[in-house]
Formats: sequence, structure tokens, C-alpha cells
Amino acid sequence: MTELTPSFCRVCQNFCPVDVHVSEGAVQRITGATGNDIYRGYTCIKGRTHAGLYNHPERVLRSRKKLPDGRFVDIPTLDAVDEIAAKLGEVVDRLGPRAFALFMGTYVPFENPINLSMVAAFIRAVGSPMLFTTSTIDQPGKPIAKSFHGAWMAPSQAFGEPDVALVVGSNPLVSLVGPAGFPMSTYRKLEERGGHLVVIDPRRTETARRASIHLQVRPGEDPAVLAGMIRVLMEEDLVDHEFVAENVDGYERLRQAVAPFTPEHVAGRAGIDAGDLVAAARLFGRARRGYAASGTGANMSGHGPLVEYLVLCLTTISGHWTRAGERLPSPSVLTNAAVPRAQARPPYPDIGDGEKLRVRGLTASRAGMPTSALADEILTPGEGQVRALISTGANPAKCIPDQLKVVDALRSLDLLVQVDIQMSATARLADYVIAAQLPYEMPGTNGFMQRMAEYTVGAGLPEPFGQYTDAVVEPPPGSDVIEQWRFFYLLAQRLGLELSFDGLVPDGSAATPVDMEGPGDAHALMEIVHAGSRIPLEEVRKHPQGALFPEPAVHVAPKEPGWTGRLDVGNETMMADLAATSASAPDDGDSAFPLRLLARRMAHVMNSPALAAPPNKPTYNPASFHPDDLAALGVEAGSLVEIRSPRAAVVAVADADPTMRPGTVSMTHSFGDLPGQDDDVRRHGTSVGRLIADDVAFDPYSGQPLMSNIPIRVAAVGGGA
Ligand SMILES: Nc1nc2c(c(=O)[nH]1)N[C@H]1C(S)=C(S)[C@@H](COP(=O)(O)OP(=O)(O)OC[C@H]3O[C@@H](n4cnc5c(=O)[nH]c(N)nc54)[C@H](O)[C@@H]3O)O[C@H]1N2
Ligand SMILES: Nc1nc2c(c(=O)[nH]1)N[C@H]1C(S)=C(S)[C@@H](COP(=O)(O)OP(=O)(O)OC[C@H]3O[C@@H](n4cnc5c(=O)[nH]c(N)nc54)[C@H](O)[C@@H]3O)O[C@H]1N2
Ligand code: SF4
Ligand SMILES: [Mo]
Repeated sequence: MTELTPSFCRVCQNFCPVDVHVSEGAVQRITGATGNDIYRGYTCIKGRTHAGLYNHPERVLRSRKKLPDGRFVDIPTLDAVDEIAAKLGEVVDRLGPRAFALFMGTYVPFENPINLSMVAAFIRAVGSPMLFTTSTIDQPGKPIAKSFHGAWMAPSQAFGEPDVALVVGSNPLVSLVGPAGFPMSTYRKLEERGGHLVVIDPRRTETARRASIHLQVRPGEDPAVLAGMIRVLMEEDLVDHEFVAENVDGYERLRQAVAPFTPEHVAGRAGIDAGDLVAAARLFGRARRGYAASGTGANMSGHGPLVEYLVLCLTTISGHWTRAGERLPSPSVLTNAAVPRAQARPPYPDIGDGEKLRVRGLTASRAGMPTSALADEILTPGEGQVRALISTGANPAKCIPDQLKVVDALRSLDLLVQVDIQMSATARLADYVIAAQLPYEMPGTNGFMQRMAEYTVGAGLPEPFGQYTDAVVEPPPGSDVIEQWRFFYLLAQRLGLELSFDGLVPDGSAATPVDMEGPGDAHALMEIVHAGSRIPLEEVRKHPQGALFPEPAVHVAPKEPGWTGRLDVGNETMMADLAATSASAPDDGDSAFPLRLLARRMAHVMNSPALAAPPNKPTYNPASFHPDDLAALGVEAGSLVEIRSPRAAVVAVADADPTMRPGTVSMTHSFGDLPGQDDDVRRHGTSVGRLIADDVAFDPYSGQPLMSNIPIRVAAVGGGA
């Protein structure tokens, strides 16, 4: 007998409502839930394949401990927590709290709303500043640029019928970071309204193929392209002067800074058509309502904060922010977001004020601690050296750039703990592997959606849809698995720490103390996290299939009387970075490393490949070349190539892909395995992180190294095809 239980997928931030097919207490299959107008039954291959993880023979069902000879033995999870507490306590007593660092990845925020608050509360209670996340190797330019520009205290015009969407270095139709729900809906509605999609990407992506204008740029040239668009808006008077006069400083400085970026100059350096650039700018400037969204490609190619800043400037001078009196189409459901106001939070830069790292002159920034410095913080002797690391819902041995250094660092620790569902590359390096529960084994909410919407313009749901799910299945019989949050809770108990929680959108208040008695209560903690939300959690729980909560309506409030805050489109640091860009030669490549390696996502994997892979899909990450480039190399599609950067060399399977801009190669990250253990390229794929140096070209604010637009050269392996 198979029963269908309503729930939602928690593999990515799209949170698709699903039916989980359960028989004999085990997850059998996952199908999209029908009867939902926003999602329309959508699921992707990743979400459906996720069903195969729950009873996968290689799932880690009991925690493990590494013996001195390197073998792993099972250990009861609670005993592992005791031993880890003793070792961690010893490290902190001997060396101070800074010797302990925590790294968390993508599987922390999605699976339930408690994890994030718990991880933050735990490290705060230990007293260590060393909380590292994937944010600084993702899109750290966003919070940094916002701190330079200031923040409009109401949402962008992404929802509520925009006439134009500009997408820079992002591929929402595959990544699902963009308009949530049924992926095509938003763009289809845009087309039906006679609106336009404009995409800036060196690859003719799935999203670019739907665009009215696709600027197939040379990678790394986004600052020039965006400056060129701003210049067109200013020259052709497509600026919202009223909005600028009332809310914006720095207009004249910006005008001077973009002056060199004539359409012809930009077209020359970015390798695009000048007419297309002008047309794209006009579509954006003439639209009644519009928005500009940017993604990883915009952040990873060497100018993250500047690109994000120019995206904000474009939005601001066009006046594409929601105004007083407007009803928000998608107010938050499970958070208590402040009443939106049609006013500017003035800039709040804090460059250099954060926790100082011991390496490369880096400090914590608005994006958090620079993750690309973690390896050096572990390897560099002296006071404050990190000696113990807990990694949760993350795979640092694969995802942090400069893999050779990162793996050396992880091997050198006194204590490495990995909370995982499988013996991942990081788990195999760990002293303890904590066996983790999977999402359908625990309750959760889709509240994180709201945080995505606040972090990334254009992300989030077009309508206020809220959903809560109970656990759908028990963990497999005989297993000894634990939720990520509970592991930290129990560890805190053993260390005698008192924890306190922020809300789901942390405001640093850490106001609510956590009851530290007993085994931990998911429901009580979830209530804390969602306290004061616009719709009470209890109400959302009454609708197991999820529901829309349009009432009470939220309207943008007018500017507070006497409010003087203004946005800044002429920040000095950013204008200097732009001037340096215009002075530099366009990146033509050099003869030693003539090609450029681009970051990308593939539809069937979420970062590092999961335990249960979809059938009929390669288990490796191909290197996609324009067919002309492959021909020039004398290589046939499907054969092996060596890819060499100034840092290292890897072997990959070549693929011919006419959507590539000639001169660029595209590959997904977090494939391959530990160095020396992934020679079977067709099975493991290829590590892109190994090609990246973390200390050569890096962003001074976030430490993010060049993770796209990486200079490479390519040669056939074994003399060609
Ligand atoms: N070169 C290069 N590097 C990159 C990127 C790039 O584009 N290029 N992208 C960067 C970005 S944007 C990100 S976000 C990071 C991603 O980096 P990570 O967040 O580290 O993502 P994954 O590689 O998917 O690792 C997730 C780990 O969680 C485990 N896991 C899966 N499900 C569960 C679960 O339910 N519970 C628990 N506890 N664990 C689970 C998996 O087994 C795996 O070990 O990579 C970054 N690294
Ligand atoms: N299927 C799937 N979905 C995912 C993930 C996954 O691994 N698989 N990962 C999730 C994660 S962790 C994240 S952070 C998001 C990321 O979501 P997105 O930011 O949308 O990531 P991508 O789909 O890789 O799109 C990035 C685009 O940038 C382009 N690009 C590369 N270099 C440049 C450049 O210099 N300039 C410009 N303009 N474009 C450039 C690439 O060609 C690519 O099309 O996706 C999430 N969703
Ligand atoms: S898009 Fe795929 S992975 Fe993301 S929530 Fe939906 S089914 Fe899950
Ligand atoms: Mo990411």
C-alpha cells in the first residue's frame, strides 16, 4: 500500500510542493503536487531523484569515528557528541575560542528554519568569530555593494508586473535562483504583457534563449557593459529625475565615471554589438516598471562588488523601486519583515572594521568571514590559528576554491567533524562523521524563501505562499541519525553553553533564550524562529498543501517625516574601481593561458553530485567548448583534455556546445574527488576548485578569488582523440 503525503522539496530554495509516496515507512517516489497555481505541479530531476537517498545502501546511517590507523568504526551518535565536546573543550581551553571554526553550506538553510539560528547561536556562545559560510564564495558582492549604495527600504519591482527584467550572470531557468514557483511562469507572463527579458552572459543559456536581447559578453566585462548602459540612460534622458532628486546622491560623480564607456568603447572591449547595448539600455530605461537581477557569474569574474553596485545604480537612476501606497504582491508569510517604507537607508560601509584575519589583510565584511582565507587560517601558525573545525551541510574539500591547499589544511587539523549523509570527500578526511537526517525525516517550513528574496533581487515567490511540513517518514530502522541543529544543541549542552536565538532574518538581537534542558524540541524552536511572523506558524500549519496568505495586505508606507537618508550612486571606492577598469586593457587573454573557464550549474545536480544520481546522465562534469575551439585544438567531443591554469592542471571530458562564446569553456564545480583519488575522470568528474588560487586574484572586500573567467590553456590528452 502506497500512501501520498503532502510536503515540499528541500533540495533547493524553490521549495516545490510535492506528494511523497510512502510504502512500508519508506520514501518510494516524489511527484509534484497538483492543484497549486504557483508551482503547477513542477518538480525537477534533482528533487525527484532525492527519493533515492533515504534508503540508499551507501547512506551513512550511523556516526563514525576515525581510528589512528585511518579506518572508520561506527560509534553511537550521542557518544560521538560526548567525545567531540571533550576534544573541542580542550582545544578552546588551550588555545582560545578563535581556534575553533565552523563552516556551513547549502544544506543548512533549506532543510528546516532552525538550523541557521542554531549554528549562529552555537558559535556565538563559544565566543569564536570564525563562522564561515558559502556566501563569500557565492555572491558576496551583493551585501557589500548594498552597504556602499544604501538600501531602498521597500522591495524592487521584480514582482507586480515588471515590463523588463535584466539578468546578469545568472541562469534562473536552471538554477531556480530567480522567480520561484513554476520556472517559466514569470518570463511567460512578461512576454504576454509585451515586456522584455535582457540577459548578459557569455553563454547562450536556457534563460538567454528566451531573451529579447542577449548580450553574449566576453567574461569579466560586466562593469564596462553596465557602465555603458548607465551612460546611455543618462545621455538619452531615460532617468527618473524626480526619484533621483528626492532620494539619490552622487549622480554627477557617476555621470563622470561612466563617461569613457561609450557604446563603441564597450562594444570593443566586451565583444558585443554597440547597437544591442544601446537597445538593451533603452528597454531598461523606458520600461514603466522593471528590475535587474544578478547571479554567480556576475560575482565570480573578478569585479563582484562593482558589478553588483552598478546593477543597483541602474535600478536606482531608473527609479525601479516600489513606491509609497503600492500593495506588495508577495509580502512575507513566515517572517516579521519590517513595514516597507518608500525611503532610503543611507550607505553603511564598514570596510576594514570587521574581525581581522591573519592573512592577506582581509577582514570580515557585510558578506561574513572570507571563506577563501579559511585554509590559510588553518595552515598559518601563531596565535589564533584554527585547530578544530566543524563542517555541516557542506563539502569544503570540494567547494572551497584552491582545493589542493584546502585539503592540506583539512588534513592538518587537530579535530575535524563532518555532519553529512554520505562519506563525502570531506567526511573521509574527518575525525568524526555525524550521521545526519534527511529533510523528509523532519518538520520544516518554506520561510527561508523570504530571506532569499531579501538577499537577491528577483528571487522569491511572486505571491505570498506559505507551507509547513511534518516529518513524512521515520529514519530507516536501525539507524542512528540526527538533525543538524540537534547536533549543535546537544554539543552546547555538554559544553555547558547557554544559547539564544535570532529570528529567521537575523537582526543580531539574539533575544530569545533557548531551553537547554532535555533532548531539544523542534516545534518549540520553530516557534521562536517564526515568532511575530505576519502569518502565525499555527495558521500556516492548518494547510498541509500550503496556501496563499494575501491578507492582511501590506502597503508600502510613505517616507517618515524628517527622514534624510539618501542612496549613493557615486561611492568613491566604487568610482575608483570603475576608473581602474576603464584604464585597464580589455582582457584578451595571454598566449600562455588563452582561454577562459566559466562557472555554471547543471540541471541534474545540486553542487557536489548526490549519492543517488539520475539515470541516463553523465556522472562527470563535461568541459563545454565552442565547436570551433575544439576543432582548433584537434580534439573530438567525448575525448579527454588537460586543462591547465597558473595554479594546477586537471583532466576533463570535452564536450562540443555551440552555445558557448568562442574562447570560453564552461564547467560545473564541486565534481572530482580528493587529489590523487579521482583519476577515473568519467566516473568522478573534474575538480574546478583545484585550478583556482585563493591568494592571487581576489576581491579585497570578501576575499572571493577568481572563480569564473579563469585563465586556462587546454591540450588533448594522449595526443588527441
Ligand atoms: N569552482 C567553483 N567553486 C564553487 C562554486 C562555483 O561556481 N565554482 N560555487 C560555490 C557556491 S555558490 C556554493 S553555494 C558552494 C556549495 O558548496 P556546499 O554547500 O559545500 O555544497 P555541496 O557541494 O553540495 O555539499 C553539500 C554537502 O552536504 C551533504 N548533504 C546533502 N544532503 C544533506 C542533508 O540533508 N543533510 C546534511 N547534513 N548534509 C547533506 C552532501 O553529502 C555534501 O557533502 O560551492 C561553491 N564553490
Ligand atoms: N540545478 C542546479 N541549481 C542550482 C545549483 C546547482 O548546482 N544546480 N546551485 C545553487 C546555488 S548554490 C547557487 S549559488 C545558485 C546560482 O545560481 P546562478 O547565479 O543563476 O548560477 P548559474 O546557473 O551558474 O548561472 C551563472 C551564469 O553566469 C555566467 N557567467 C560566467 N561568467 C560570467 C561573466 O563574467 N559575466 C556574466 N555576465 N556571466 C557570466 C555563466 O555562463 C552562467 O550562465 O544556483 C542554485 N541552484
Ligand atoms: S526545483 Fe527541484 S530541487 Fe528545487 S525544490 Fe523543486 S524539485 Fe526540489
Ligand atoms: Mo551557492
